[in-house]
Amino acid sequence: MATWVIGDVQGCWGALKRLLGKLQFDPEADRLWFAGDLIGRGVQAEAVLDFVMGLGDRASCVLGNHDLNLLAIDAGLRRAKPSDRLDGILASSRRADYMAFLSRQPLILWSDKHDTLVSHAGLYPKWSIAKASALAEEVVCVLRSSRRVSFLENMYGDTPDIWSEHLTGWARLRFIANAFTRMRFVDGAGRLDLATKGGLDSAARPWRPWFDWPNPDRGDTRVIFGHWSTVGRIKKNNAVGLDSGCVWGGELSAIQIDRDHDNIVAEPCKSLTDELS
Ligand SMILES: [Mn+2]
Repeated sequence: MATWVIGDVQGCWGALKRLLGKLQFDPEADRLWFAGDLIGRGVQAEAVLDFVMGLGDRASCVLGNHDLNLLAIDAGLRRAKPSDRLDGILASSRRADYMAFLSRQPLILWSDKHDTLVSHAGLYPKWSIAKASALAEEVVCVLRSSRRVSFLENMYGDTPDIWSEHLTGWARLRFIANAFTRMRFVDGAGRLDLATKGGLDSAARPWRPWFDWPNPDRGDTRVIFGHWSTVGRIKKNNAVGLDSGCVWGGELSAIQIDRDHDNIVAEPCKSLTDELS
């Protein structure tokens, strides 16, 4: 049995199929973990969701910003941008099933055995694994409750930009959701820069990628994340970035976490128009 973590698929069903072939994925024995953004911009979003949902408990997925965006659009709180290519999902007879599936997904996945945490954007450097797990659960509980739409309505915004134990209400949940799904650059105090989206050198001091700050409470835990396609696939400070820009014609990447040695496999992606042909 193998457990693979797969980077941002973003509706690229053809690339996912080819990658699974390369991994010799056995749906009877293997497990798939997805690092979030299953959909968004790619041309075959329904096929990706149908496949992942069809795997049942053999697949797990953390929520990414695109997944949360779809939930907010479904709730009538935001308009879909044409570039998000979500029309098919929104017009589908399975729309309610897709939304029910997404709103049940967690913000983090954790393997004790492999000392590995997966979240879409990474691990905020001021949080231990236990703290991150507890805070992720706060958001997940609200997403699964009757307060879901209110949360989605209050989820957008770049403030507060720094964590405090004293945060309460929507501000607290907004920070937690931003840290797990949108974080890239952080300063030494723990402030998030949610505006800069370029590569590693696109932000000057005091900003650094979140994984470049020491986190004494993290121990040896490996953190696997997606979201940062302008950085691409990266391994640094026991963090593994898997968003190698599949939807931009880059690659779709996967790492097998139940192996002692590094085992990253990548599949080249086609342009969006070629993907459909
Ligand atoms: Mn993302």
